[in-house]
Amino acid sequence: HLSVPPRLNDDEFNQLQSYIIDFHTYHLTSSQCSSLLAQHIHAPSDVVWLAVRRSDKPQTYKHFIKSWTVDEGFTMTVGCTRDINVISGLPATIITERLDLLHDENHVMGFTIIDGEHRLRNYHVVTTVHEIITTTAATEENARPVTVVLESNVLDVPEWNMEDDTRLFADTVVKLNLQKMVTITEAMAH
Ligand code: A9S
Repeated sequence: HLSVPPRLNDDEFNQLQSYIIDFHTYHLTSSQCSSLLAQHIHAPSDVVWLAVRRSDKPQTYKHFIKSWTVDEGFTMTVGCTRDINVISGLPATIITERLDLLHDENHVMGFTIIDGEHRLRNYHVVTTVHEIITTTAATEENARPVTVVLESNVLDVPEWNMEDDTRLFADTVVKLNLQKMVTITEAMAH
């Protein structure tokens, strides 16, 4: 029941399918929802990966963050946590995130929001970075490498809310963050 995420064509989907099965497929309970978003970036995948894993400076790559703190002697290893203060105007004040997954060779990272004052209960996200060959024009000569970031998440649907509202809110934040990632990494690459 895999469906092609928005913005990927069939050829790109075929190149990425095994990663989608391995890292972005969830078995949902009736009180959870999930989504998968894809973002093209015209920068080398190594540059994009370094930006994705820069957990020490999340406000550089993400919107809505006022400040953040990590424990003394912080190292980016599975199980580490960071606290993030959210800018005002959002239905959240502080969140605590825990790193769940980090594979530097495969460009896979995942974290879960484990605590805080916010509405995205049990938000779990996996981000993977891939270099693929894309054929934007009809001819093979136009085939060129492009980086694709896949970001999937799963979270609880609150009883007082609608699944669509929860999804729309989370997807909007993720899309804005992915666009910021494009701006920053494409500037770094040129
Ligand atoms: O940080 C991410 O990668 C993605 C999301 C959807 C984060 C959402 C958020 O951190 C805010 C941006 C603060 C919005 C949470 C958990 C709740 C919000 O209200």
